[in-house]
Amino acid sequence: MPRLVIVSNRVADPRRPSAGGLAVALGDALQGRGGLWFGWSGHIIREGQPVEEALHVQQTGSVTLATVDLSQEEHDGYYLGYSNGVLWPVFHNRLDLADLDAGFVGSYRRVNQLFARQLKALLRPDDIVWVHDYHLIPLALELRTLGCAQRMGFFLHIPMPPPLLLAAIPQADWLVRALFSYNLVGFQSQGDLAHFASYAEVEAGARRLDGQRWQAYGRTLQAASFPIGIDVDDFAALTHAAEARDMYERMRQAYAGRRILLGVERLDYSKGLPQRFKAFAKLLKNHPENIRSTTLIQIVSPSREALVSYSGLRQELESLTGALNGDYGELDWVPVRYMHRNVARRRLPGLYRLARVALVTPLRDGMNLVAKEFIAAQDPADPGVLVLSRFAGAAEQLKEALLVNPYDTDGTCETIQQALHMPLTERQRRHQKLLERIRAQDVHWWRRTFLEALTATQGDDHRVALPSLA
Ligand code: GDG
Repeated sequence: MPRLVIVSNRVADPRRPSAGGLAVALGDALQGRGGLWFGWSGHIIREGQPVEEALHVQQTGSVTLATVDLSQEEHDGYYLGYSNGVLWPVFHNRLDLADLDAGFVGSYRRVNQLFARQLKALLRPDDIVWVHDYHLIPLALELRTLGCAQRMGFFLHIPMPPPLLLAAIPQADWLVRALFSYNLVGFQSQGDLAHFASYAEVEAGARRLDGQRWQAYGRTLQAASFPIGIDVDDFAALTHAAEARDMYERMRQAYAGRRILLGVERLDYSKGLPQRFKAFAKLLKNHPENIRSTTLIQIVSPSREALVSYSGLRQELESLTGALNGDYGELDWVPVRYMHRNVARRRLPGLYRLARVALVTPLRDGMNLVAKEFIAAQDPADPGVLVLSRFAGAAEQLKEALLVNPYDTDGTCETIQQALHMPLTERQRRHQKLLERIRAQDVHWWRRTFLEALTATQGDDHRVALPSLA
C-alpha cells in the first residue's frame, strides 16, 4: 500500500490526550499504513535563525511528523492576511469583512511554495498526498511546478461560496485553476460541490464529463462531496468516562431543576452568536415562563485574537450578555452563563449530555462537528433536542434536527420554545434517527471513502505544470 502523506496548516500529535477527533482519525490512517504529516509548527522563526533550522522532523512509531517554522512576515501575510482575512470571510459569505486590497496573496503563495519545496525533499514517488483546507489551496500547483507527479487530493473543510461571491476575490480564477492541479477535490456538502461546479463551468469554461469529473486547463479533475463525521463510539465512550460524568453531576446539582440551552464554539463571526443571544432575549420576552427556569450556557473558546473582526465580536458578546443578565437576571438566577475560555475535551461530553437543547446556529459552516458530538453524547432514553442552522453543512444530513434560519431571530426563538417543550417520544424518535445518520457516515467512513476515491482516480500527466498566478 502506498505511503500516506497528510498536509495541513497545523500538525497535531495524534497521541496527545488533547487531540481532537479529526487529529485522531487522521493519525489512525497514518499509523495504519505508515505515513508523514507535514505542516506549520506553530512557531515563528527567531530573528537571525538560519532557515535550514526551520524544518523539524520527528518520528513517532510508523508516523513521521514534519513541521516548518515561519517568519513573522510570512505568518502575518499567509495565515492572518490571506487565509483568515480574505478566504475565511468570503467563503463564509462575509465579503464585508474581507481585506482584499492588502496584497496578502504574495505571502500566501510564498508560504505554499516554501511548503512545496520542503515537502518535495521528503516525498517518495508512490506516495499519496492528502492536503487539507483553505490555507493550502495552491500547494499541489506548486508541487507540480517542482515536478511532483504523485496522486494528490484536497479536502475543503469550510464552505465553497456561490460563484458570484467567489468572483469577488481578485485571484478567484487562480484559486480554481489551482484546484485542477489535484486528482480529487472533496467538499463537505452537495451544495458546496454545486457552487464549485457552477464556477468551474461558467467562469472557467470547464467541461463536465460525468457526475464527478470536469475537464479544464488541459486536466481532468474529480470532485465530490464527502461529509466529515466524528468517531461516534469514541465520543460516546468519552461521555461515560470519569471527567465527563463528574462534569455532568456537578452541573446537574448547580442547575437543579433548570433547563439548559447550550452553545459551544470557537469565537467566530460565522457561528451566529449575537443572533443567538438576541433569539434567547426574545424567548424570555415572548415566553416569560422561561424566566428562572431556563439558562443559556455559552462556551466560546478563544480564537484568532490577532484579527480585529474577532476582538470586536468579543466585545459585542460581552455587551449582549451584560444587557440580558441586567434586564432579566434575578438575585438567584442569571439567564446567560457566558464563558470565553476553553473547556477540556474530556469534560465537554458531560455538558452536552446535561443540555436539554443544543443551539448550533451558525450563519454559515462547512459542516459543524459540535452538532454531531451533541447527538453522540445524549442518553437515548431521555435525549436533548438539536436546533440546527440550515446554513451548516450538517443540515444536509441531520434532517431530524429542528432546522432554523439564524438570521430570523423570531423564527429561531419559536423553534427554541418548541424544542424546550418537545414530548419525550418525539425526542427519542428524532435522536434515534440522528444517531443512525452520524454512525453511517462517521469520521472513519469519511477518511476511507475519500482515500478510496483518490486511489481510484485516473491520473493525468502531472509532470506538466499549470500556468502560474497571472
Ligand atoms: C472547521 C469548519 C468543520 C469547541 N469549543 C471547545 C472545543 N471545541 C471543539 C468542538 C469540535 C471543534 O472544536 C469545532 O469543530 P466545528 O466543526 O464545530 O467547527 P470549526 O472549528 O470551525 O471547524 C467546520 C470542521 O472544520 C471539520 O471539517 O465541521 O465547518 O469550520 O470538535 O468540540 N473543544 C474543547 N474545548 C472547547 O471549549 N476541548
